[in-house]
This record gives sequence, structure tokens and C-alpha cells, in this order.
Amino acid sequence: MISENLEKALNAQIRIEAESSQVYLSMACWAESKGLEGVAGFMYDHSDEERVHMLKLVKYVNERGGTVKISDLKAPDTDFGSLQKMLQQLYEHELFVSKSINDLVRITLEENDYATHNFLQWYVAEQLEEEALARSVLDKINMIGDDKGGLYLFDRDIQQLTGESIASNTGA
Ligand code: OFO
Repeated sequence: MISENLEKALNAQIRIEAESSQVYLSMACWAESKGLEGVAGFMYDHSDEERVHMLKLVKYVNERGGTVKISDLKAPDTDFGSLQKMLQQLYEHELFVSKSINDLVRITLEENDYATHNFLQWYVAEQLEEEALARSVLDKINMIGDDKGGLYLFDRDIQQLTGESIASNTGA
């Protein structure tokens, strides 16, 4: 059994993962409306991944005899201003998720729940990859600036990028 406190914290994380999926879905739609097909594909994939993160937590809480609460979600922005701003927001959002996972891990230690602590290690590793990926696309777009040719190549190549490819390049 998980404690009430931990159940509450895991449910809060379920909501964060679901909201992340919605934010990235909205970013995908915005990019698609701007003709950035590659960026849109990248964000659609990212949105799907966040839903998988949410489901893993849902199944874990059920497995441990806890009660899952599927709550309403905050509506994401629909206009992201520019690709640079959107990717900055993506990076900041991943930092926020990492902080939230770290807070969860701290609670498992306070409660001596080593099973949940162990379960969350997957998220700790995943966040390392996702932060590195978001930082890498942000660095690239900042380098490109307003260069149209650069933007064309960026949009063409972004879909090849995954967390794993970044991790293997950085040795993470
Ligand atoms: Fe990218 O956040 Fe889930 O874990």
C-alpha cells in the first residue's frame, strides 16, 4: 500500500504528465498551422510520450492499491509567438517537470517507500534525456535566429532527434 500523502503526490504528477501532453499537443498544432511539419511531428511524438508517462503512473498507483484521480486539466496556450519562444517554453516546462519528479523522490525517502523510490528512477533518467533534448533544440534554434535556410533544415531534421540520440551524443 502507498501512503495517503504519496498517493496525493503521485496523482498530482499524473496530472502534470497529462497537462504536459496537452501543452505539447497544442505546440504541435501551432507548428503545423505555421507550415513547420517537422517541428509539428516532433511535438506530436512528444505529446504521445507524455501520455505514456502518465499511464505508467496510473498503472503503478493501481498496482499498489492506491486510488487514481483523473482530474480536469488546465487548457494550454494556443499561440506560442515564435518558434524560439515555443522551444524556450518547452525547455522551461521540462525543468519544471524534473523539479516535480525530484520532489516526489524526496517524499518516497521521507516515507521509506523504496518500491516507489525504485519505480521513479525511470522518470529521473527520462528527465535527464528530455532536458538534454529540449536544451539541444533550443540551442540550435537560437543559433539559426532568423535565417530562413537554417530554419528549413532545422524543420527537416528535427524529427530524427530523440532523447536517445542526444544521450548517446552527450554520453549521458
Ligand atoms: Fe517530459 O515529462 Fe514526462 O516525465
